[in-house]
Parts: sequence; C-alpha cells; structure tokens
Amino acid sequence: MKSIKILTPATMMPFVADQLAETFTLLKLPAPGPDRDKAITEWAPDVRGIAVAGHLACSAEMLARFPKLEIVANFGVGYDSVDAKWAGQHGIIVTNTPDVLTDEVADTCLGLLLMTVRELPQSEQWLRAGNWTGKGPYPLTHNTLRGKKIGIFGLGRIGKAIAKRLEAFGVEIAYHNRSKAADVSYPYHDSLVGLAKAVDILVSVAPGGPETFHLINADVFKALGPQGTFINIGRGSAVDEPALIKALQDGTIYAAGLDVFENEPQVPAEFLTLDRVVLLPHVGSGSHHTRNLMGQLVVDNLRNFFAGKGPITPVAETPWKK
Ligand code: NAP
Ligand code: 8YV
Repeated sequence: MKSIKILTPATMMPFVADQLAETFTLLKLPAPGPDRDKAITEWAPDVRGIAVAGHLACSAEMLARFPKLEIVANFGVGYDSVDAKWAGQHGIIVTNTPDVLTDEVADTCLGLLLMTVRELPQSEQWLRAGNWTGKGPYPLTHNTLRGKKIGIFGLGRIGKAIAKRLEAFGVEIAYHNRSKAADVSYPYHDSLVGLAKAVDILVSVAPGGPETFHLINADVFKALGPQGTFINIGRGSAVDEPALIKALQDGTIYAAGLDVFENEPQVPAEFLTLDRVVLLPHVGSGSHHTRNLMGQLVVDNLRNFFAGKGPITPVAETPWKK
C-alpha cells in the first residue's frame, strides 16, 4: 500500500501519523497559509485518502480539489467539518470515530455538570485565594442537582451514556431528538423549546452542521428560565452565543457549563467576565486512552479500506456498498 498517497495536516497526532507513514506515503500539510495552498495544489492529483481532524475543514470546494480522492477518515465522531453529503454524492467515503469515545465524553459531561451546578471551580478558587481563612466558608450554592429535571438535546450514543450516569444521580430525564428513540422510556419532547420549558437543566450533545446551527437560541433560554442551567458538550455552532451571553448577563438563565464554542479556540471575551459560567477547552474526549482509540480507528479505517475490506465506521451519508 506504500504507493497510496494519504494527506494529513502536520498537526495530526503522532500516534496516527506514524502508523499511516508505515503503511502509506504520508503527505503532511503545513499550517494554513500560502505554503499549505501550494502543497495542496502540488499533491492533490495523486491523493487517494485524507486523515483529518477539525483543524482542516473539508468543504465541498476543498474536496473537489482531489480528483482521485476515495476516503476521508475523520478523527472525531462529529464530522461537521467534512461535507459528507457532497462526498456521498461524489462516491467518496467518510468515516468517523463513534463508540470508542462515548464513555469518556459522558464522564466529562457529568464532571462539567457538577462543576457548574455546585460551583466547584469557583469554590476551589476561593480556597486558593486564601478566602477560606480570610473571609470564611464559600457561600452555599443556590443551584443543586437535588430534585432537578434534566433535558438532553441529542439522545444518541453519548446522550444515552450521559442519561445512564444521571439515572444513578436520581434525577428525572427527558430528551429531544428529531425522532423518538425506540430503546428508552424517558419522556420525549418533539421541540427543543418544549424540552427546555419542561426541565431545569438542558444538556446539549447534539451534532454540529447546518441542521443544528444556532438552534439553541433566545427562545430556548427564555423557556429554560431564570433558575435554569445550560450545559454544552456537543458543538458550539448549535448555540447562538450572543443570545447565551445575553441570557446569562440579564438573568434569563442562571448558569452555564461549556466544553465547546462556535469559533474554537476563540472564546467570546464576555464569557470570561461571567461568574456562573464554567469553561473548558473542548476536552470531552481528551485523555491519552481515548484519543489513542480514536486515532487507531482512523488508521484502521484507512488500512481496511485500501486492503479492499471496506471502511469500518462509514458515516450515514456515505454508506459502504461492496
Ligand atoms: P449520535 O449517536 O449520532 O447522536 C446524535 C443525536 O442527536 C441523535 O440522537 C440524533 O437523533 C440527534 N440529532 C441530530 N440532529 C438533530 C437535530 N437537527 N435536531 C434534534 N436532534 C438531532 O452521536 P454521538 O456519538 O452521541 O455524538 C454526538 C455529538 O457529540 C457529536 O456529533 C459531536 O458533535 C459531539 N461530541 C463532542 C465531544 C467533545 O469533546 N465535546 C466529543 C465527542 C462528540 P435524531 O437523528 O433522531 O434527530
Ligand atoms: C475531538 C469531538 O476532540 O469526537 C468529536 O466529535 O469533538 C472530540 O472528540 C475532536 O473531534 C478532535 O478534533
């Protein structure tokens, strides 16, 4: 398979790049700028596979530059940075990394939820600043998980793993998807506003992309209400961030915990000025254990595909037909 040329950004994790270089001829793309563009123009005619993470947007325009492209292996379960619909229409397979990260992301989500509701980062900061001895105990929190209803927007693989953990916390769970899930008995809401109205805490683990773009908007925050908490572990593009900032500033909702943002790694400065907000730098799947499993799936998808055995985890828009 050494004659097969695979393109990847130079920032791809070494665990992945090293294995790809063992099997294929690996072309490492320089950082964005004129050098990257020159390299793409020079290499594009021969590239048959791309290994990519969110840091290289594979729009239709980008994919169209590679006439011999057969497969895009995405590092991540969310593949909103790849135009999979266009790929499907042009006979290109897209793969992602489902399941191997589900439990890690669900664990992180529960951590973020508890941090936000019980103000754990703020109280730790209180101790570090010497306030415990100076000013006394950290103030009691108004927020709690006790007696709360939690709504999950995007009850798929990760959403269900979050719900399973939440069951052990003794809270009520409800959800919104485009369609009712067959394998759960949690109350289903056919609208996001309806779900937000019915719960105290809204957790989004919905995918990004045009279908969810800014769906979590001012109406949703109004429905969640002044005691409400919003947690996002899905994608930042699903949230109207200015509306969220306003809702937090004027008390439309009480608190938020965010692992994802619309223009990562940029985080709107207003979030940093708000007291009842917990901010994480997209660390949902970020352990060596889980990132290695994801990386291995990227490598295995490419190796399997070019060995003629088909992709392991093709996305819905590009089903594998032998
Ligand atoms: P999944 O199994 O495909 O679940 C996605 C769920 O969202 C499905 O239940 C789907 O149900 C629902 N959904 C999709 N589009 C919707 C829409 N327009 N309106 C309402 N519901 C919609 O995916 P997953 O493995 O759980 O991953 C979910 C997302 O988590 C990923 O796409 C990624 O963006 C994010 N993620 C974040 C991190 C992190 O580090 N923060 C890590 C991993 C994943 P219906 O089809 O019935 O609508
Ligand atoms: C990754 C993620 O950190 O899988 C996803 O969709 O958001 C995360 O697990 C990200 O995709 C790596 O770029």
